[in-house]
Amino acid sequence: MHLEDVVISRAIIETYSRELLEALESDVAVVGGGPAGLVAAYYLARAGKKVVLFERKLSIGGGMWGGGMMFNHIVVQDQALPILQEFGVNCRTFTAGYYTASAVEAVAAIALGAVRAGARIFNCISVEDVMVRENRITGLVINWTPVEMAGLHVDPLAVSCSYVIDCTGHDAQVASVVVKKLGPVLKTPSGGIEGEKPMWAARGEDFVADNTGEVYPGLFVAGMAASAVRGGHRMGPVFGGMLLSGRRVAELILAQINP
Ligand code: 48H
Repeated sequence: MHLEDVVISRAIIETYSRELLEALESDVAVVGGGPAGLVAAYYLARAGKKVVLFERKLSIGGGMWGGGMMFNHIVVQDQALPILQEFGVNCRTFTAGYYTASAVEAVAAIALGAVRAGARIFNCISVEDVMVRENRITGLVINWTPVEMAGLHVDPLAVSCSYVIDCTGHDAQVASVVVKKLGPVLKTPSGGIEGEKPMWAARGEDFVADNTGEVYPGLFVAGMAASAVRGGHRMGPVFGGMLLSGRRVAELILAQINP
């Protein structure tokens, strides 16, 4: 078969442009494609919501690929095991209550689950700001990551959504920009970013599950961003809390949509 180079280009440009146009208005925009963001996108898309996920890097998966110190296995505890199993990830019992899984298999399976559920993932796009109307987050301001990396002065574009989930990990980038632009308006003790505490896996895992939620009208935090915003301990390479937080934030948003 004779392949036309320009037809290949047109196929990519037209398909991508159509999807980006469709992403201009969504029910939920997830910022960050680490484990928490991918799991949240999966459960929301599975419930029939229009979900877009913006990931700054070329690859999704966030901090999960590297397991602990690049030993690319993750540990999960009992409560989170059903989530990994729902994605078909092969989990092995290490000792009572501790299970291991390949970090590579886990990222690949969760990402595939999210995409097949209907979430649209845009990689290489960074969220740099939010849209606010009458004290509610109503959308995101996005730009190509290479623009940001090269320090080019290129103005961004805006997308609207009913809910934003900050799943940007340790830096809690969306919540941080809200505090920078609007002051200490978050539902936290100080109104600002409380900051992550030192390693304590047991405390950190409980905290992240309990503190996943809405921090400003229309803005939810999940995963490590929830720990950073609300002041929880870090937990190292146990990933159950991230998975449970992703599922929890989806449940909270669905409950707001259908009270
Ligand atoms: C678009 C962005 C932006 C932006 C960042 O770090 P992550 O893996 O986050 P979680 O919360 O899903 O998982 C945290 C886990 O990986 C971890 O770090 C743990 C458990 N640490 C414990 C410890 O003790 O250290 O993923 C966040 C994603 C990344 O892929 C970023 O590239 C992306 O968000 N991101 N995407 N716009 N402004 N900022």
